Amino acid sequence: MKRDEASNSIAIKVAELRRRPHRFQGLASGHRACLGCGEALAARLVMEAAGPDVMIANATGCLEIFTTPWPESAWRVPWMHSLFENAGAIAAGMEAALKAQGKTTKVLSFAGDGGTFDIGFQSLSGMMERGHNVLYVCYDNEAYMNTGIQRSSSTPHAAMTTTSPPGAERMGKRHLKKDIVSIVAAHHIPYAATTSVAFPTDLRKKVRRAMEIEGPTFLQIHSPCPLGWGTEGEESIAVGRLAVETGLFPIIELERGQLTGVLPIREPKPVIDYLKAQGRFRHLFQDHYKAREELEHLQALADHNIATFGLAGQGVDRHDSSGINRVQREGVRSA
Ligand SMILES: Cc1ncc(C[n+]2csc(CCOP(=O)(O)OP(=O)(O)O)c2C)c(N)n1
Ligand code: SF4
Repeated sequence: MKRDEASNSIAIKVAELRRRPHRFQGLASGHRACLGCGEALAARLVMEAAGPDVMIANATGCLEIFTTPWPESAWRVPWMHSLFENAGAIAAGMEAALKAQGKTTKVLSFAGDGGTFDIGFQSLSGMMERGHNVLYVCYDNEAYMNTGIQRSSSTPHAAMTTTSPPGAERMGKRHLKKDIVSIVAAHHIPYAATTSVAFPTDLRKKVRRAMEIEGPTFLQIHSPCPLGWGTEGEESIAVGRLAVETGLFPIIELERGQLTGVLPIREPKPVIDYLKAQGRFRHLFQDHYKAREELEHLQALADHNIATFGLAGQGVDRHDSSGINRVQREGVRSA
């Protein structure tokens, strides 16, 4: 392409971008999240995709704390703080009240992994079983971050937290990460999916999909936390991508309990690429037989995910874990 033609085509693209309406920003900037917080970016993307006609029930946790330091709020939609344990129940009540008033505003429920996998699970389960029209979003940063990095049932096996320190007895967390999306899908809800803040196109697409469905829907968003994972703020997206590309965090969709979609991995990466990037796994890189055993164990878990969900991609797919990398504004993929 000649130089004049190239600059002409750029000018046309810029003019087109300017004509497009600004995306709705339901979560304003200026809140108090840490630098590079995956949860903050994930919530912003969810709000952009969900649009303005929503109400939120937000469980206690980092997202609630950093967005609403009294008397300020970063939310531009009706938003309610629930207890740690009852975001599902509060959302169910909001949905029932709106329905009684003949309103179609969609209710979203937000919680961290502690608020979802552990303490809020009962109210989430009840909300889904009763069939409320609620999109429940779990921002999964794999520990109770807001209160100082305690392990949750989402914390990966062998990760170090303040309540699963590595030592003579064990190499970090002894137990496995709970498979929450399968447990949720076992409620036979219309739609349950995993996604990652490192794959914004996939994330937005799944929010839009869930918004269109009448009934309970669930999204688990893998959300790196620099403070708890021992990474730099600017590494959040790269680390989040590695979780997916190694197979440790599979991106899947389940409809009425059946697996209906996966994000294929073009070239699975070794789990050590992901683990060595984070302080919470640094004890696995000492010269000790237990550390070597745990590395093998974690690789086996990733291989198991790849085999179970059929994640291994074939050839060069535009929509696999590498192709989806090339994202343009408005989620349009480049060729
Ligand atoms: C019943 C109850 N127990 C404990 C707490 C203290 N608490 C507040 S937030 C929090 C951790 C939240 O963890 P998570 O849900 O994973 O969200 P994150 O902060 O990691 O985003 C805890 C333990 C509480 N508010 N209520
Ligand atoms: S502690 Fe982690 S989840 Fe909480 S605001 Fe900081 S980066 Fe985000």
